[in-house]
Amino acid sequence: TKTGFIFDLDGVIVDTAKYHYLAWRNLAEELGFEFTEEQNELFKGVSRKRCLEILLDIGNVEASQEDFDRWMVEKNEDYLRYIEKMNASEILPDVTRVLEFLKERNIPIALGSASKNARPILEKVELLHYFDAIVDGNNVTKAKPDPEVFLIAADKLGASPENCVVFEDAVAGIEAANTAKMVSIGIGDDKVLSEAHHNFKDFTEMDTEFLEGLIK
Ligand code: B16
Ligand code: MG
Repeated sequence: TKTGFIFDLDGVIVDTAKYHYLAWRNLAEELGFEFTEEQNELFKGVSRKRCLEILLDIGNVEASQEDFDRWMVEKNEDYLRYIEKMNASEILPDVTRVLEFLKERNIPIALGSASKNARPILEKVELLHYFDAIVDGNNVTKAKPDPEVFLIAADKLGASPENCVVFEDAVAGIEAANTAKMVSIGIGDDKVLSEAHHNFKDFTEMDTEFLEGLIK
């Protein structure tokens, strides 16, 4: 049997959630209401389109299709300005150590992200070469918590879902991994990610012994 490892991007590899937040907050401000960091929690792992729907609900804003499409573009252009300057210093602690550990053992690695900007971000932080497959918002039709993104990733790695391990920071992502019958590992607050099979605050707490135990 072959084990496959699947990483979420935002909140697991890099902390882009803060840039998504700033871009959504700017749009909310332009539309005349406040968008808090707490409300931003609901946006984690959720597609751009769904995020805008939730944002407009929060602000009680009516939008024509034209408005909606324009704001989608505007938010993304703003977000792209924030991530333009990203570099390897923004990789979250010990992510590279775990990727190296897997590479040394020839374990296939995939990205499973809701973001349509995943590839340029991996390029900017110089991690693209670790990934054998990239499945992102451009490849999927159903957003997390639907397991589609992770099932496509497993398929691309040539690993069966039961032999895949998923690292996720979002409730919707843990649910997606569990539905796919994969081993789910929550990265972040264990109270929020209580459905995960294993929980870690971040990768610095994950030792070699634990990683070895995941490989079949
Ligand atoms: P984009 P992940 C998700 O990425 C983010 O968590 C979520 O906040 C964002 O709205 C979504 O990507 C779409 O991103 O606007 O760049 O296409 O956590 O699944 O890596
Ligand atoms: Mg995430």
